[in-house]
Amino acid sequence: DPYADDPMRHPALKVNSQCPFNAEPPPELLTENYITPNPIFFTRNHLPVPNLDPDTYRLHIVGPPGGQSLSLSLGDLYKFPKHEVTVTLQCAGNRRSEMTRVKEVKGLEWRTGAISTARWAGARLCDVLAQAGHQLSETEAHVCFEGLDSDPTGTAYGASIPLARAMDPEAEVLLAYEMNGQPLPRDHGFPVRVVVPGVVGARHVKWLGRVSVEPEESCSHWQRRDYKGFSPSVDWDTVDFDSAPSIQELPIQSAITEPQDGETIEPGEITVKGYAWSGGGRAVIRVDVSLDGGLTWHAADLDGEEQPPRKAWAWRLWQLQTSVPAGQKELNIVCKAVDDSYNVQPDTVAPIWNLRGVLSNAWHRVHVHITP
Ligand code: MTE
Ligand code: MO
Repeated sequence: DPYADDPMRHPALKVNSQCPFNAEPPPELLTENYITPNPIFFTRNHLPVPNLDPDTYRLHIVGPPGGQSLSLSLGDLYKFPKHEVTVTLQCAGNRRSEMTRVKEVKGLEWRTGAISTARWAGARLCDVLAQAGHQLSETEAHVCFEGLDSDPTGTAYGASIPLARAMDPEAEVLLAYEMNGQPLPRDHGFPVRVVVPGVVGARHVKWLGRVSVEPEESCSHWQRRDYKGFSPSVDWDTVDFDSAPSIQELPIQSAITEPQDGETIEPGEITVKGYAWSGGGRAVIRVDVSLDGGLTWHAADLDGEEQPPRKAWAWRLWQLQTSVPAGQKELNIVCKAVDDSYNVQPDTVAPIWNLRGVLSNAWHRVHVHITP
């Protein structure tokens, strides 16, 4: 059993698949803290978790022609300036279960919890690439990452990002060795993973083994044949993965974590809580909440840190305290967020349905009953 050596996990996690391990924190725990505690940070593994020895671990950085390839130990990586950044990581499949309700899709049934936030620390990728002699000369180039996890045929997890993002110090792409002040937990990439602020989780390659600069995107299945969006009319007979760009930055997203769908609540005061986040460093500027299915709206209070313009890498938690109109038997609670480019979420799921169930960011809806 290749999964026999997987690490222990926190019992509060809601497991979507045991082997490989995929799990999300329950909504009420997810927004209890701005920084998600490591043990309940959502986990998305495609393969068994490798058990890597930090003493013999080496990160291979392929140099440019005429440059120098590097084989970095953890100690070598610690010698680069240590950079810290708070980043929200979201899987492209977050909220997929809502797409499944429209029509069947292929993928794990994530609810609203395939998203979490941590304070990451490590070396900046741009510093390491520069040491190997890489420059931002080729504009069409890509930085390819390979994990040390692999399937029975020996194929490793892989992904890539554009070289321009990798080389931009302001993009703060990290080769992270710390998560919330601790060494990375095994499930989250021990000893080193990539963190790409503002970009879909799939590019944050864990258990990083190899970095290279290539004229094309990573040839990995997960770069070329997955994590792409399509029209609702495209099915598995007609899909042409080469016709769509790989997902990098994610669209504006928000969800309600309290109360939960189907709950029965007391009349009187109600507190609605949730999260909101947008890709590409775009800041959340507003979250609108409705108790009547979208007829009337309240502006929620945004908690969490204000972030620099164009570098809003982390989510905002939000809440709305209001009173339930007297005589109500039920509420249709809805939330929708707006980012600083005034991007908004679509109101329903059907028009954004796609066969892989990615990019599910319609208004989040929760139906609750009120005790008479
Ligand atoms: N890296 C490797 N090596 N193997 C993987 O399976 N999964 C990716 C990414 N990096 C993956 C990986 C996906 S799809 C996501 S959403 C994130 O890791 C999840 O990171 P987490 O498990 O730390 O939350
Ligand atoms: Mo993912």
